[in-house]
Amino acid sequence: MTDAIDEYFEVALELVKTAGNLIIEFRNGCKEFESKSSDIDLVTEIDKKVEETLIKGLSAIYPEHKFIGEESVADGAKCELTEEPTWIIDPVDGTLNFIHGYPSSCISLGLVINKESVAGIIYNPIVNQLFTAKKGKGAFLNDRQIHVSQVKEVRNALISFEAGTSRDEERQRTVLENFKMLVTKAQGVRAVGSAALNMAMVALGGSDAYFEFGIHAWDVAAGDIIVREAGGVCIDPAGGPFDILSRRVLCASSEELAQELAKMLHQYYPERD
Ligand code: LIP
Repeated sequence: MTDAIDEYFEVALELVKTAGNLIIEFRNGCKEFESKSSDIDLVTEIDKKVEETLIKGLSAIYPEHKFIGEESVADGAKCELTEEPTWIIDPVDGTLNFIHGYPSSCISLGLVINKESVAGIIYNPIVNQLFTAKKGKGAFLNDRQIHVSQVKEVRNALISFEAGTSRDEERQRTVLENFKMLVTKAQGVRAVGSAALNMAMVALGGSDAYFEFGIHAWDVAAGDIIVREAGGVCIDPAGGPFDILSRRVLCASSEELAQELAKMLHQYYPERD
């Protein structure tokens, strides 16, 4: 299986790099967009074209593989995860950034087999940052191996989180309560506007933890394996095991930090993917 994963990964990587050119063309912003589940959940033609490029390219070579793509699901496709090799795609993670020309958006592509992330690619073509990982082979930024930080306590941690793309009142209240709590308890807080890039920052050791309620499988499939291969952990924000379809994520540089943070967080349970 390892050899097969290597082969799938190389094919996917070439497609991701090609699709990245579509994003580069709009590095200064993409002013045409539509809204989806809320007035801040947005999609552009580029999101759709990137997803189409990846699905067409991969399914031409691997017709038996399955796909869960953000824009296909928005258009009515089923979000169904089986034991089969499944490519989980966020064509532009950080669409709001992409629209504004804020250079923190990326393609996030995860390969899940037997319901476990075994390979991940997070590519921000605008600043040429390519985060990759394959099961058992470490995590990389471009050609350099990366590792999570040594931070083990919330009081010493730089923690990222997001306000998200839903206007649900209970969820927004939870975001504000957690922000208020972390401003007093953590060393600092950050939000880069892309779930995948927040996870990549934990893998890089640039931040120490990231959590969010309301993300989808496509936001976290690649980040999960990249964080774990960099030596970090990915759990449910209440402290239990990570569930890719639960729409809840907490990743951190260590189990100690993850569990301390989980105990402090106000929880929110969105409807599952
Ligand atoms: C969004 C993320 C954002 C996060 C949202 C959503 P999209 O993805 O990038 O950081 O807060 O939950 O997942 O819509 O830009 O692909």
